[in-house]
Amino acid sequence: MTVDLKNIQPKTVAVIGLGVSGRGAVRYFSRLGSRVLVSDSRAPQDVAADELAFLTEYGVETEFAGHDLTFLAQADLVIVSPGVPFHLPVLNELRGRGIPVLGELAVVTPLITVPIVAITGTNGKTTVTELITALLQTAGRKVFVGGNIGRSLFDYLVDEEQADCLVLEVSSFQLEAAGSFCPRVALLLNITPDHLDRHGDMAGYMAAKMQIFAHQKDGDVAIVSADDARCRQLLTQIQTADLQLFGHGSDCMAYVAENDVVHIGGENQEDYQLSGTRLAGKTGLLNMSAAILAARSLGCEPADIRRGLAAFAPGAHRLARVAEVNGVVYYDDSKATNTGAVLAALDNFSSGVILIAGGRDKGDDYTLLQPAMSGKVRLLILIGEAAGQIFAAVGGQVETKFADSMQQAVKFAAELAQAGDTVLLSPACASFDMYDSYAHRGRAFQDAVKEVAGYRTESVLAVAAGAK
Ligand code: UMA
Repeated sequence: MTVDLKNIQPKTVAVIGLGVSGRGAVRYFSRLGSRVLVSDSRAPQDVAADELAFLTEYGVETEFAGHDLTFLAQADLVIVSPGVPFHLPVLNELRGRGIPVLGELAVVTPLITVPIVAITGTNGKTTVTELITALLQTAGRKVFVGGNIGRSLFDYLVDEEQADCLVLEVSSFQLEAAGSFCPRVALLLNITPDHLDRHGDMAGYMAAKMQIFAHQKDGDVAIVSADDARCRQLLTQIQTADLQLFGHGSDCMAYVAENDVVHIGGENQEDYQLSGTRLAGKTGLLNMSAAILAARSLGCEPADIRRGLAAFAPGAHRLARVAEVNGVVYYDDSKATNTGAVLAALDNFSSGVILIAGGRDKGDDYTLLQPAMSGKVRLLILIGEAAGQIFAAVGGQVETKFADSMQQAVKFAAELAQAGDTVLLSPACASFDMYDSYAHRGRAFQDAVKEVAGYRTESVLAVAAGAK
């Protein structure tokens, strides 16, 4: 059974997973007049009252505590949420019966007529998504921002928003289920190990990421990091789109030159300066380079881009400077949930780092941290479920302490830090063993820092901008 995605009108649709994406799908297909089934692995008692009210409002038929083949096989289309493994045996059974199993990118994007910019990569996706959005808005464009960043794409259709452009952060989970998704501008920022528990190995993870380019056509643009070895290795797979590289190197269309980014794609060479922006160091320059290429390929003028860069404030918990206490600077990088993100954070410091890491393991290889820690990290403080694994991988290399809580970790750091040191929360792990989210973990860190500062406002120079 195939679906005409331009004229999609399933009689019965099954939505697997009642989260942000699933609720968007329920709203969309209910409006189309489809019969909607929802299947969620949670036990009925774990479904909140407002979710039950939502299901009643839309007249949805439900099953909880698992995904039953007979229930799902009533559908002529199955919509799968990003967090649901794409190759669950029941989904393979449904495919075997000819029932299409698709994610929201596959279903919604064929109906979109305005340009789509899609951003993927292991780290920096959210910042670059927000940065591109800011640049386009400064140039007067009306932008819908969605995807992995928190809004379902179905919302765009249901709420009848009329944007000039869609800017979508897309995860490997979403790309796996993206069908013939074809963004006008696609960005791949970097690839380091992440989500290996879901994709099995690096080859599986990289294959999912490359789906962002798989259906691009002549005239579409592929923006890729020239600095990242894995991205470079994949360049030959980009066949049709106009390939534009960013980073350090003579083959880059946007290249980093000390504290500037130089764009050589237009009629004249254009310079964009890091100073005067709130983007930090090497990471900021690379994010700027990628975003400038995207904005220029959508026709934004250099003057608008400069204004957009100057006004941009990066989100909370991404290498956010929290405070300086007795000459020690504290950074909240709670968003760093894999080793690649920690490596990028460490790249901004030369020595005297006290690193707080740990949390829930996602199958990462922590030995990758060793070279970057050497000579730079003088104390490692480990928290959470993965503390033992991280210690086994890198503990022998550096003095290590174990802490039972964030409060204790920050207290150890404050006791052992010397003026000039940096205390960096950059966990390399998910937060869910101790917190609801990385933001919750970041707030716990910030609270603990305020506590060690004794609430002496004169010693707290700057609380992270935008931190909630
Ligand atoms: N569920 C099942 N069966 C399963 C697994 C989960 O029924 O086998 C159910 C859960 O019980 C829950 C629902 O599915 O009720 C949750 O679905 P979901 O995990 O897909 O969550 P959503 O709320 O729909 O959010 C998803 C993305 N989540 C994931 O990729 C895990 C959100 O990205 C995204 O913002 C949202 O769609 C809108 O597009 C979050 C994320 O953590 C931020 N992404 C990962 C990351 O950034 O590392 C990829």
